[in-house]
Amino acid sequence: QSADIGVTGLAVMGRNLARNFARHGHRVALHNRSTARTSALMAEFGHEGAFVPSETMAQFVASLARPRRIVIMVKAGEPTDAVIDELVPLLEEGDIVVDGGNAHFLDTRRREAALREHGLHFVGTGISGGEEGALEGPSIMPGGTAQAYRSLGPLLESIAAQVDGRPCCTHVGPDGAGHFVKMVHNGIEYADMQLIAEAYDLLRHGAGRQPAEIARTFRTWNEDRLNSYLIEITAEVLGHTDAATGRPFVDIVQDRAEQKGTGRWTVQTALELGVPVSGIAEAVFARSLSGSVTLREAARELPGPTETWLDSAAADRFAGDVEQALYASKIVAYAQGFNQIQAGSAEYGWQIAPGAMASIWRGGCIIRAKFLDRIEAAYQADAQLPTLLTDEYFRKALGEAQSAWRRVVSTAAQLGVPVPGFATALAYYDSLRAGRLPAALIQGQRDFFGAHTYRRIDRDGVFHTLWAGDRSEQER
Ligand code: NBP
Repeated sequence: QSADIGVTGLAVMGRNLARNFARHGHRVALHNRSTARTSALMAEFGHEGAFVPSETMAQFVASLARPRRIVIMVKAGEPTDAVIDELVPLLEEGDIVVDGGNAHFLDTRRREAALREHGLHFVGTGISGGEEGALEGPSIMPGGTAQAYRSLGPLLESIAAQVDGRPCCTHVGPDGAGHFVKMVHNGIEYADMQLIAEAYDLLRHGAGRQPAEIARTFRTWNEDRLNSYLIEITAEVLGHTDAATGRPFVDIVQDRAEQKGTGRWTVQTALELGVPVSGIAEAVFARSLSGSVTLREAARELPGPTETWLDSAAADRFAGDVEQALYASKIVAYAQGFNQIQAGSAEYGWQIAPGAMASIWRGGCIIRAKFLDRIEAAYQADAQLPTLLTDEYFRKALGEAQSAWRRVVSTAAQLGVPVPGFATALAYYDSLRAGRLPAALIQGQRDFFGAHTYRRIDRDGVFHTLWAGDRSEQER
């Protein structure tokens, strides 16, 4: 009997996805470059469902029902191209090749175009949720053609996380759309983590609370509108004690955040598209700064404020303010990420439905959160919403939070606690609100030194002032 779906690349992610397919009643063909991984999977988990292991790629391809549906789950980059090159000569028109790795969306566009030439479907698919998600139900973001999705979608939807009876998987859009959305998802994840880390830092070094106490605060927050996987695990990490030293775990970990590069891709792409994702950018830079050991070492003795703690009554009020500031900043970070999705969609003609993205992030993935329901509702009410900030619910939430948000950012500045995420979110909010921005002055400066011209508020046309001459104005 032929297999319904095949998985090649059986490291942690591929193995767990294969098991997830099998647990949902699908017959799963298995392949890995080195056969040891395939045998290990069969030995350990072969009893979990119907698996068809193969040693060679040719046997693997032959074991699949047509049109073949093959998920590649290998290391992103060259290994993915190597596997595609090996697969393509063995496939037939209409077969579907899925790349579930963390590919750059431009690589996905290139691969999709190349496979289309062979009459094959290439489905670049974002998969979030890590190892556990792959097994228990990830959030799945597939790109590619609608035709490919008709064949593949039901299989993917069956293994995805389910929230309120709906799968966290939908057809995102053509070619690289799925990997693009996964990239922005990861960028938002960076921003969200940075904001939570700043909230912790303020409670620790502003309000003077201990990690175990802050863990309790986060647990309380997790019961309300901030309810999310990231807040939940933050409470766990903060509540954890290092067995070796008896100290809070967070105090024995080196304070240098690492990164694999998807946050950087998000910011690079946003720069190309001209979308201000300042929250994500600050989060990526904050990680880089934390790892700049020599720089930090050299600057350690720079003078700071004399006032460094709040008194206890002020500290209690402050904790409430931090919750508001965190919620408001988080809304801004997500609003920026969704604007990037809309900009990418417009640039590449993908027609991505932003509300549907919020819906498939409600379960399975790292940024799963209660408030994604609100984002979905906002785009359902108005698919063309220019920014989430102006949606009725979010506008009200920001209005209620803004005083506290301003107090938190100014208190942080007074106490010398760095809050790049909170501060940039507030600056973004105020910039969007502003009737006039100092960009007018920048246009003047540009015209002064480079004759770059400017537009007037009262007349159409492009103008230049003769700054070095009699300062008369010319129309260009
Ligand atoms: P790895 O990223 O560690 O890749 C290991 C797999 O790639 C093995 O099956 C290995 O085969 C295969 N491989 C390599 Br390396 N070079 C190859 C080549 N030239 N030809 C054929 N196969 C090759 O595995 P992973 O952590 O399971 O991740 C798989 C993909 O999923 C990656 O793109 C990753 O970015 C993505 N992803 C990971 C997570 C996560 O939480 N880990 C989450 C979401 C997405 P071998 O056994 O023969 O060496």
